[in-house]
Amino acid sequence: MPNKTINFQKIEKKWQKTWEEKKTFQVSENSKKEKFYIVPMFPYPSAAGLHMGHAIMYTIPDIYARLKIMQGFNVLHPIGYDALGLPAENAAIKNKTPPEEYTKNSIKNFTKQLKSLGISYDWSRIVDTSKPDYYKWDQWIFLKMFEKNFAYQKQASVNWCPSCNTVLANEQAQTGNCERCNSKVEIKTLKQWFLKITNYADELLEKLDDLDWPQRTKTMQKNWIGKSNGTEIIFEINKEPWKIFTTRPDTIYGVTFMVVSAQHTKLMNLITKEQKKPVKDFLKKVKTVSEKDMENLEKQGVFTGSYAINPINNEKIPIYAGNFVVADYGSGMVMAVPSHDQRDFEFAKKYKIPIKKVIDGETKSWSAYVGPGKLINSDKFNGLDNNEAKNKITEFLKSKKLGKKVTQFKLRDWLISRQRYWGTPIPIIHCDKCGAVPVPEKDLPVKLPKEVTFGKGNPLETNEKWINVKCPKCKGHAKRETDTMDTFVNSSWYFLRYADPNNSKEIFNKKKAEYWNPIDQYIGGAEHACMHLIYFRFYTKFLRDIGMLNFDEPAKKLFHQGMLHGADGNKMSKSLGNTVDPLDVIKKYSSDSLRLALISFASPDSDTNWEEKVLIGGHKFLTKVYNQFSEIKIIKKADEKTESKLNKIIKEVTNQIENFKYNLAIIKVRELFNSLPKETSKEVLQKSLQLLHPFCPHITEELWEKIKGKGLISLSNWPKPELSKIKEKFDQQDQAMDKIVSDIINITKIVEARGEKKEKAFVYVIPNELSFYDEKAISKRTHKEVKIFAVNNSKKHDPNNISKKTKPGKPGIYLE
Ligand code: ANZ
Ligand code: ZN
Repeated sequence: MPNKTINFQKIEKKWQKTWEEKKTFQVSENSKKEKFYIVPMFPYPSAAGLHMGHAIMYTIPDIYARLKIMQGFNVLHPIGYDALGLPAENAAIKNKTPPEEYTKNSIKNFTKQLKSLGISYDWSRIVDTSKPDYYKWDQWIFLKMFEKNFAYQKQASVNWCPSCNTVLANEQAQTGNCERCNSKVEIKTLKQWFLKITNYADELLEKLDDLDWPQRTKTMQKNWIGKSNGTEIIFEINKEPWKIFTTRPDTIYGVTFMVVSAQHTKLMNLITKEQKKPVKDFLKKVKTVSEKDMENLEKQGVFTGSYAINPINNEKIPIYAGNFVVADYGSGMVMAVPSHDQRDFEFAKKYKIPIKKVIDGETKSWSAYVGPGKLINSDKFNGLDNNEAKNKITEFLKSKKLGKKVTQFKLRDWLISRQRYWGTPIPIIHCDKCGAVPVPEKDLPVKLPKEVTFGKGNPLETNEKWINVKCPKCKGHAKRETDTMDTFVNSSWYFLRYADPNNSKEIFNKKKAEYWNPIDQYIGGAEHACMHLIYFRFYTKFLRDIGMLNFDEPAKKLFHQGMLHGADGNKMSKSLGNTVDPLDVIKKYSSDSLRLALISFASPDSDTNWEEKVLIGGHKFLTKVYNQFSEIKIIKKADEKTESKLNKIIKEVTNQIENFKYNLAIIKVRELFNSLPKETSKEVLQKSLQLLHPFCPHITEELWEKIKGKGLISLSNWPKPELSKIKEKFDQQDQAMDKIVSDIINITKIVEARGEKKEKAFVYVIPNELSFYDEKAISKRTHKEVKIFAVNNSKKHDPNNISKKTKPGKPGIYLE
């Protein structure tokens, strides 16, 4: 067989150029076709460029998009850059180039690399969040939020990294050390900007039910929002009312102490003179930890000197400051019931506080009883079932105006302030007279100044000229806000901007945004479950409520791609030496081979390891397909068997791509090409190429041209299965063939293990199965001379009388 070396790189360049010049994937909203909007989460452009994670992340949506285009949808498949953020700033400081320059170069490089993957983007819609004409609209949304009291400032204790000089999100400080630089995280109180995402807590929770998203992600969001129904009870402390949130009002007679959060803003009001010193000492040594870790933490506390009055029986209850109470959940203080709550139990044991049982139930001596039971030691509520008692006690307290039913959410308002440079400036001017004054809309964008000094805290504070401005209201002397926004702000609405990326008059044209949105298929990593994927839902709802959008949710369907690890099963990393560079693979093999490998390892939603032999196998397959097409003879009509197989596979593959079962689809497509006869119809060849096209767009475009297909295969019509052409009998034949081949190979192995050499195989089949078997094909696959006989053939060669044992579906085999 001639095996010409094929210049894949040349072919791929040719088609990438053609698609670009013909603007093949540019779309507009003026189309008669039904729209389909597919969005991959946009990348952070770093100087390191495209890595294998990106290659898989962007190939998966491309395959989907290409199917949808061919199915006749008006497909918008855009890309952009999430280009603001700390890494660019840190890299810029290190390399002494401004973040802007660093980002520009990274984007240029990244774009070139993405193009080499042959992805079907509408390149005319690039969104770059670091451009003032993008972040202007971040600021515009902020002003709308400010106007509606959705953006506000408050003192908050924050996780502070002294080395990065910035506030960290809880997620970035989970271990108590900074996620980036590993320095010990400190707690600091600062005036910070927040967005009122909690206004949507209920809707964010309820609408989850309508979303076709992975269940795991929905559950994570549900827990993140953390709706909890309970009772608010008023305790009197130093003659003042304190609201306490509890989900267990039934245990109120068992309260033996209270615990206020060590980070509570009003903690100092509770400390008596005598306790000042021990409390101070305690606060110095308590570790700063995120809420998630609180549960596993050793419970620690100190007596404040103050007491609370239990409203149900007027008992005097000591108040402790403790490290296991969250400052901004409920009221930041808990009524502790050591007999029925494990945390409280451990605390009481440690500090020798009395434990009073109020629910009847057996427990091991070393833990709290958390199960159901009847109330005891609870005065007039004794004997009640504890669940019933929850209501009864709440009602009783309500009648005395000392309590009521409430709902609490774990979800907090979104802290967006960052004391860094490379983010969207918050469009606020602080005036001594007028307070926080919004920058007038006509003055947007507030651009990042170029003249700043890096390395000494917030760079924006180093440009006096930029900071000192006139107050928009009183024209007096005022100062700009120097905080910038969390970059998750930028990614909360970029998918809307794709619909109208160059609009300089408004954030987007409402009609255009509503034409493309909501997203039909969103694709990205599961690690975004609780931040980005909640924030973009919040932004959508806010924009809806100010009349900009007519839908509730940004994305109907969500798919999380799996992670690709190195061949050794570890995360690909330079230090482990297990990285594979997609650009090297493209240079050495081809982009199509890389794409084929990426989807062949495993199902796109599962984690998998790189396998060189899969890449090589795929590359061989593509080489074979190319050569196959130069040899195949085109005839008018294909044989029935080929037609049957083709149509069956069209049906299967369509379904498998639609359900992200690419790994299964490609097995079928390869099977199809392997079974193509030497002579077949143009239609069969075209349809086969079409099935391969979403996976390997370049080579299929080239072969499509070779067999004189009309136009571009990229824009051709996806084949529909002709069900009448699917014949089960051919399937049976296929299976019979596969079986006989593997049987002959297995028997050969056994025989050869005994040191015998066999060149010929004789196969005996029952007469009506004779047509299932193809002597030549079996011969080729087993590398033997093969003869097939019907058992009733009197001329058969059968020295061992093996044909006697032949049964339907079970041919006899004799080797010689
Ligand atoms: C008394 C009690 C007795 C409680 C008992 C539990 C068991 P969820 O479901 O998470 O909402 N709590 C209230 N505010 C808190 C805060 N700021 N930080 C830490 N814990 C806080 O949990 C509500 C329960 O968590 C509340 O009910 C309260 O303890 C505690 F046998 O009150 B409970
Ligand atoms: Zn003023």
